[in-house]
Amino acid sequence: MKRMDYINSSGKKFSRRGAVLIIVMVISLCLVTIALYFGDSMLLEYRAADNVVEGYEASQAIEGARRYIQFILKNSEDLGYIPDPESYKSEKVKIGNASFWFVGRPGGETSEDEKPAFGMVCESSRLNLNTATREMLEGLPGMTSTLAAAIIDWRDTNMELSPGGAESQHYLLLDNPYNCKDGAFETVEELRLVMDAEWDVLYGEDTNQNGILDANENDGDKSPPDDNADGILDAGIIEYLTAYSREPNQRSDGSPRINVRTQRQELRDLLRNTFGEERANQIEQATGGNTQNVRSVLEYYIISRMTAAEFAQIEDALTVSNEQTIPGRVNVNTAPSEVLACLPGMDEGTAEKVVSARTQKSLDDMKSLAWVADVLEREQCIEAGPYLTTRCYQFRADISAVGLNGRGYRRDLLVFDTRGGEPRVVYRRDLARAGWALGSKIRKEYLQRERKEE
Ligand SMILES: [Ca+2]
Ligand SMILES: [Ca+2]
Ligand SMILES: [Ca+2]
Ligand SMILES: [Ca+2]
Repeated sequence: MKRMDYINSSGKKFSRRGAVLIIVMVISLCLVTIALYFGDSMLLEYRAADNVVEGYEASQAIEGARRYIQFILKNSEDLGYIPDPESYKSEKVKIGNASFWFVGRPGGETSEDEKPAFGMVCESSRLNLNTATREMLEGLPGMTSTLAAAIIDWRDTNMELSPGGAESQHYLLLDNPYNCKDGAFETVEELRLVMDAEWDVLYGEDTNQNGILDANENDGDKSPPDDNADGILDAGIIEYLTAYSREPNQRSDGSPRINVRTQRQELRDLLRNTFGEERANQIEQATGGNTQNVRSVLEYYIISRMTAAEFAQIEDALTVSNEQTIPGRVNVNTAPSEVLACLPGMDEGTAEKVVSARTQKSLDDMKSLAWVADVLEREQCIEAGPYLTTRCYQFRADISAVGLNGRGYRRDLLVFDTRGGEPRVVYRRDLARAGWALGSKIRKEYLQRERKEE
């Protein structure tokens, strides 16, 4: 058969075999490209699938951590007090391939650079949005007086405007109008709806909400947030607020307390049965029988001139209120000085004094409020008394978790209420988007390990 020749545009001949070769080469090149492309995308898929798996591992670790906390709280020997941080694990707790941490707050002692404190946190170490007065709210760092007024208007059931505050008239004029709530705060995030609650007032420099100064929170405007690079964490008001703190107004065994203002006979019997006739008489003489106006059990302790050890024996049996629950008292054992400084009778100086005094005390020493009377002046104590407690029934667990090799980061903030025995989750929020909360040291460890493995 005659060999067929082709003539191209320049008139040169080339063979059909040559053309086939070029076509085959082009097709091969295409196939190789496609193979490479799919290979690469499969690798990405594989990695992504890995990340998904690690994310699941981390999520499951958070569920495990939730049950772990419920177990700790349920079996705590001291219901109504913060569990001893030594009695449970809170840092890099392994579950299968995953690990979890409870991101806590240092509570007085300064924490290492860029390493968060770990453990559960008392909700009563914060000011309660539903009970704090305007003056108390105004004491918080970064709080504006208009926001404090607007918070009062948001929660009070009337529609009368506080000076500088905001009721429905204000909110109904917004682009997306809504009514003022005129009811209690159910979450702290609800503040986003309140007039003047700007993002930087709420969250301050602590954008990842871990209570420590991360590198990006101390480099000015080089990376978000736009901080002041002064080496100090200027936290937002969210750090100091809660909507959950409340205590049952019964003795630890569930039996009713004695109201020192009104139940004189019951009080006398309690004193006699606990301390004997003679000592009971001395205590009664010290108060002059004038207990009907005391504003707190701490004030009763001060005027009764009992010893701290005596007071500790009967404190749980005493109250000044007939309510079933007492909301919003601040835990003097765990609250940061910024919160304590907001309370009546206290200021920055006295708050610092309390915080430094408690670092010397054991958890057992601090179960009774008596220790506060050794630190504060008599009048300061009497002023602050109605707002102080040593108890805690609601706990926050800020659970961060990672899967294998530190991948698949997840983070959930949970609040547990232990009243009634069975710890219940009363609040849950995904905080993963706030960013890595475990500090640069732990992150570096994971990155190094990952590089080694590659
Ligand atoms: Ca109102
Ligand atoms: Ca931070
Ligand atoms: Ca920054
Ligand atoms: Ca700062």
